[in-house]
Amino acid sequence: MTKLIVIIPAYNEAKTIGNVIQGVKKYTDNIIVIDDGSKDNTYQTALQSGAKVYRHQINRGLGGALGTGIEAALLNDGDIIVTLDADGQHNPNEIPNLIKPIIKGKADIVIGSRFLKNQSMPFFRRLGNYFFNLMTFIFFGIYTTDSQSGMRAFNKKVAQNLKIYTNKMEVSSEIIKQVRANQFRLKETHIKAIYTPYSLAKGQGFFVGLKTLGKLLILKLTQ
Ligand SMILES: Nc1nc2c(ncn2[C@@H]2O[C@H](COP(=O)(O)OP(=O)(O)OP(=O)(O)O)[C@@H](O)[C@H]2O)c(=O)[nH]1
Ligand SMILES: [Mg+2]
Repeated sequence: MTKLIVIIPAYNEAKTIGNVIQGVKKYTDNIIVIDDGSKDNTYQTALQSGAKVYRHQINRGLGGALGTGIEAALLNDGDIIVTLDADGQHNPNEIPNLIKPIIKGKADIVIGSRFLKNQSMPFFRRLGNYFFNLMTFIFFGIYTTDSQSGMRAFNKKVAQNLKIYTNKMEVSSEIIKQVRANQFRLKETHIKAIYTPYSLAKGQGFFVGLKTLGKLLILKLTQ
């Protein structure tokens, strides 16, 4: 039996994490939440909702949380690993479609892309995402329509070989960098982006973008 594990990095997402876990339960009971040093009730809520929860004592950022999550998924013997956000921006009902290319043996890693079909997205987010697609391509040589997507699926081989060195938002491009280095087979499937007032207020802005760009430049120059 193929074991599907869903990992959910979460930082101060007590309001939404319960719902996200409920949604994922339709597809697997193997749900791992990485509480990234939250100051709210993320940890308790995730536990009560039935997830296995790993907790960082300090806030490390998305890259740190994903690194812990992948390690945990391997320890828990996952065959297919899905990552999705805790803020409710991803629809768990898209998991089956996302993992299909992996189950069929056609891809090692699948990115859930918000840009394969037209859908509404605030203009500056669209622009920011396009910019990072371009930068990821220029730095690391792979063009994807959604380099910054938090919804992905990959197989055990990818989980075993991914080496995440970055701690923050630059991790999404770092993963794509490693797709090339390891020659993983990459595919994209369409996903919807759910923008609620909550996720928009919590989401990333211009300065995080600038910092992320700086980190990517360092990653490019140092490896
Ligand atoms: N902001 C932030 N998110 C974290 C951190 N650690 C883990 N996360 C989780 O990472 C996921 C993505 O975070 P978001 O801040 O929504 O970033 P994003 O979805 O890439 O950006 P937006 O499109 O602006 O929402 C969420 O599930 C967060 O809870 C952290 O240190 N900061
Ligand atoms: Mg978000």
